[in-house]
Amino acid sequence: MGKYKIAAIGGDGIGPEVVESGLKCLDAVAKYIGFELLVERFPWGSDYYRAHGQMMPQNALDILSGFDAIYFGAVGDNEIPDDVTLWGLRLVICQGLGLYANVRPAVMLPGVRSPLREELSNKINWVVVRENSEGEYAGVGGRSHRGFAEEIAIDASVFSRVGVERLQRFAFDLARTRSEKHLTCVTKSNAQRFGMVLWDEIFVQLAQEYPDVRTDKVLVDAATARMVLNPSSLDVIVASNLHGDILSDLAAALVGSLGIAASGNLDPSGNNPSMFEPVHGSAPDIVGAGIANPIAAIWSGAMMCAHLGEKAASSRLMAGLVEVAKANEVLTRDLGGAGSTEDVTKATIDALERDDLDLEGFNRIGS
Ligand code: GGG
Repeated sequence: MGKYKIAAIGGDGIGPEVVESGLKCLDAVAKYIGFELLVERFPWGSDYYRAHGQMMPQNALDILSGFDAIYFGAVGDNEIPDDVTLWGLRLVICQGLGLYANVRPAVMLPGVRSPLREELSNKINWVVVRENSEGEYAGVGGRSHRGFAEEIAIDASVFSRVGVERLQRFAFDLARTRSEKHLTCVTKSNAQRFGMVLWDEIFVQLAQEYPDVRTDKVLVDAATARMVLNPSSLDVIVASNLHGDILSDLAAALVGSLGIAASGNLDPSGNNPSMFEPVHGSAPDIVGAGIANPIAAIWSGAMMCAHLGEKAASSRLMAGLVEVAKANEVLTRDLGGAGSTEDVTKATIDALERDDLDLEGFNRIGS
């Protein structure tokens, strides 16, 4: 029987609520399939910061290195500045553990309504591959003359050949596994003449190694319009840290809600534990109300199972989510329903424990 050590970090706001929901579903599917998840919870985040002056302990990365995967909730607090919380937790983990590939699928679930017309939304089946270790989030820059009229602030984007190439290669490898085998490189290389041009050049070079993958390039502004107006013209999208973040939020909105957008922060070398988390943030406005949508966290748990090699568990979790979405009886407020976090959790567990569950339920819509 497989045994996996999971570090669970609920983090801030609704993070702990959706992580607990996801852990219940993961526990149920592990029992059903027959493997064990040894979960250790870490109380890191903004409350930890209030008590200790840092978002997580100094040796947090050493601690996390001993796990097979990290299951994360959200970061962000009403009192502590966002740059302090984000850099103190999520970004330190991603950069410190080399989780350079942020994979964010966007697929329409049956029963969920998109703001787009159905004939367009039905075509959405994308994966955004976001660079997760450098670029606009490199953390290079500074401020001087604080408070004076001549104050300046600089954020420098850093693009390295190593960083761009490894991420794009990951995206090509992913695109190759999908039925469309289509990879779109998104940049802003008309305005940003150095780093983004390097992105474009590396993309053209790598494309020669992947003759089976259809490629194209588009500027980020045009990409947003294309996602809305011509969704079927996209499959896998590879983009820088900032662009990937923005595009995947748009993708999430187009498939119905940020509450269903899942992600994996991967170290493709396997040397470090990868981290799985909903794309959404801490949503302080609904903390404790019991109405946070746990689908993104459960979906991220399914991605974690696949990453750990438990493919049957991953398919079962996803098939369970498809059933819950299709039934449209307990969906949460962000999806137009009146269900609670607990309702969705329970319905997902009931579905995934069914012996007659349609296991191809998700594969038919999302590959
Ligand atoms: N679960 C994702 C999360 O908590 N995100 C918070 C956030 O503000 N992220 C910004 C970013 O990663 O770019």
